[in-house]
Amino acid sequence: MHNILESLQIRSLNPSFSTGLTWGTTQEREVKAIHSPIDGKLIASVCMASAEDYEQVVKQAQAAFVQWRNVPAPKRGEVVRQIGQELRLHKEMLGKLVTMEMGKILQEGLGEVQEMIDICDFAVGLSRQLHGFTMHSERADHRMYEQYHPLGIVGIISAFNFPVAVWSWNAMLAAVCGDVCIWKPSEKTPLTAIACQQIISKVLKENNVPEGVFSLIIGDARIGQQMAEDERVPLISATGSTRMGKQVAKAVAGRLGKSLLELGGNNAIIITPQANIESAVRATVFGAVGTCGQRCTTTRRLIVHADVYDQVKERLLQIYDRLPIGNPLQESTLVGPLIDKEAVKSFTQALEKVQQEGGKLLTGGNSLEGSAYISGTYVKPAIVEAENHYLTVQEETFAPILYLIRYEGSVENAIALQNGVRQGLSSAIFSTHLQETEAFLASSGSDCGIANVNIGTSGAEIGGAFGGEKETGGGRESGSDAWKFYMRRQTNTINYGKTMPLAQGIKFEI
Ligand code: UN1
Repeated sequence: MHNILESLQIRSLNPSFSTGLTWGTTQEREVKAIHSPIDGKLIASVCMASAEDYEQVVKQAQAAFVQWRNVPAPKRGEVVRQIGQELRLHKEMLGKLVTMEMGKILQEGLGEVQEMIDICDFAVGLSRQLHGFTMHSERADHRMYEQYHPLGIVGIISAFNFPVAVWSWNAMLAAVCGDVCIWKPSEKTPLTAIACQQIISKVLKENNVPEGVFSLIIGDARIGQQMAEDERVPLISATGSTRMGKQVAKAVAGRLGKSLLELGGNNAIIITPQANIESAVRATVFGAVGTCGQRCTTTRRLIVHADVYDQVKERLLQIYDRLPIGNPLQESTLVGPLIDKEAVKSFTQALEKVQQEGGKLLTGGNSLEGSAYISGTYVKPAIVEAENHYLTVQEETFAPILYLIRYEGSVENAIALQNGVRQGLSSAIFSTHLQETEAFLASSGSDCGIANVNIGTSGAEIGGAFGGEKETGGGRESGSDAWKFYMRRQTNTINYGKTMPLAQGIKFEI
């Protein structure tokens, strides 16, 4: 581990911010130690940025924007292409660092870096496709069209569970759009962020990218709040809890800025009697215990028809019984640790609460002890028979708890349960019956931002727009036309005639 950090030359720097090539630190340093959830050992310490640091970063970003917005978009895309190449070269190392700092299994750490590479490729293509519409004017000798211009500084607040991928979704789109970004990673996972910044700095240097196009600031909620309130930052893209999102949204709305929120999910899979049960179970297990239940898209509720309920339950219990839980760096492990002891506490508290409400714990729920689990952050994923209306089931607990919910009758009953929560991120149905799957996808079907058929709720590809409705915040990141939110749209009407007619046929003779 130390080798990785040393090879990135970050241990000696102890930075609290970077504006691209330059790293800085505060005068009065607040040092934060970062321990690995794998074994509780200290990995490295970082310095938390001060309000003055933030000011310096914003000023540099403002200056950079003035230059960067004039660089042709395909040239900006070329820089992003090279960033993608660097990430390819560092995939193993960065994936491993994600695992060490965050605790997800190595396959998922590597998968996360792959998402970064994929979004770079996507953004490169996009850099030649920042298209607007042309319209026909109602006036003779007039032309109308729209263009998309860069917006300015994009503040990116990312969460610990995807410590680098979510930044890249935002930053790479922002970069080709001509924006500059300031990234505040989760204070739980600053090392992977520092590593990324180091990796991309080589490309920035080689291409003379102005200092301040890609900035990083290591800080806690105070820096997030400062950024949210800052009118020099037209767009804040924040990923995290609904509680955090509401705070950010309020601050940004208070100054009429734009916010792109990707908040809590309470994702369900519906299994109908027409489902391929084996596929459904596989998807459920990956969705429920993958990343130890710490994805926004984690499967939290399983809504199963009474006819196949016992079969599904039995199969799940068999699999949960032999889940390999342990060191996420080991290839055989499928479930790593939770991020910290606080998360273990939320896990056990939610389980206590749901049982008080009438839920029946079928398996798991305990934290694991012994030499292999020395950090105290390993838990046995739980399955609980529950009802959708329980308060605990209505909440997102960021841990591997799967609520088994039985439904009877038609698929509409299952859809009503699936929609019957405040969150609206991801959803899925397993069925081979066209009428059921189409009912799920219809306007009266799933109310989520993501609705899948015969695949699970987690593990979305970067090509689609990612995000959800209701308390999930409404934002869309990553693929499709999510880029439009990172630009300002301008409608242009041009008169190439010799007279100046008014729209709507208005006569205004002077
Ligand atoms: C998140 O949990 O914040 O769809 C992002 C997925 C991943 C991204 C999750 N591609 O599960």
